[in-house]
Amino acid sequence: MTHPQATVASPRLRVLVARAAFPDVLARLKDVADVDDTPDDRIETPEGLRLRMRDKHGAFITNSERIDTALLEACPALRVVSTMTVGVDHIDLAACASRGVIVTHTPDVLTETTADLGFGLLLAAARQMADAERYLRAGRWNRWRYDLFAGRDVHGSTLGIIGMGRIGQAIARRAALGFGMQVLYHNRSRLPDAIEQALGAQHRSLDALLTQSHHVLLALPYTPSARHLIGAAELARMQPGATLVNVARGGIVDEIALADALERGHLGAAGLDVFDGEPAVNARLLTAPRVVLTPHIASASIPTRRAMVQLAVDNLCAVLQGQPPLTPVAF
Ligand code: 8YV
Repeated sequence: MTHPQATVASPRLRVLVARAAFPDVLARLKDVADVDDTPDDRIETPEGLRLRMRDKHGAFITNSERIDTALLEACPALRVVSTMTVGVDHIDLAACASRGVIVTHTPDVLTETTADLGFGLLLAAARQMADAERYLRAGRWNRWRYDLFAGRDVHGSTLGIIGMGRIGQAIARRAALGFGMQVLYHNRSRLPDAIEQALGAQHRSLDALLTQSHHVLLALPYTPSARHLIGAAELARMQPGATLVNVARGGIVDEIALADALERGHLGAAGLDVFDGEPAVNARLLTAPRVVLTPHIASASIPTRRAMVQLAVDNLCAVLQGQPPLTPVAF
């Protein structure tokens, strides 16, 4: 009698896809792992996330999923966290590093799309487009007036960019080359001379940037030291009538101080794509004058969002197949 050869199937890898994303782009994950996906796009509570992640080897997340020590301790098999974001403030990088969990993100593919929206918010805010549109829709436009929604010029003015990484530089190019603006910037490290010269960008201290710019735009990573970097004192240093644009993270700005500065009339306008505690938006900002608000859509074009998902999937597959990640987060 012959005995069938006993075979031991190698255990399948398991991946959590924590939010809904383009199903055709996510499909590749099924080649390398069993996928626990979230087609209804529900957002888990921390406890729900822990339950779904505890037996997983990899996770596809967005910035609605917080990766902290408590979660990591519950996930002993976890090898890789792949976030479909460039910002990584929702991830405890040190805790991941100490457990050997690789973190990947999606830089570069969203740079130009995010810069487009940042520049669009600058134009919309400085020229009061949102207030003007609401006024027209409300049927209040009954005659021309010399100062009706007369805002600030963008072309030829001075733009101060705080955070001169990829997105800051892409906005600087639009400002300098497209709108003839003078570009000032503040960054942890100065750019190489060649890049400064190509952009005509000049480095400034935070204080000098605030006092010398007609418009200030935030494009810096959200680290603990960046919390409320722009508070009442910094807003007071900005020029009367200046514009503030934020495409970074809401917590960088003290939103109450910002609402005060807009209501007092010191600040000319604000354009905000990000909010502290979003998707909740501080009620003061909802009623403040001359402010344009968008729901964190800076990277939201279809080609860019597809590219972000693709890169996040490629990173997951690479690590799970024992290859180096394409875009790891540098610790
Ligand atoms: C994301 C972003 O769309 O990449 C980032 O850091 O803020 C946006 O591009 C958003 O975080 C959703 O995950």
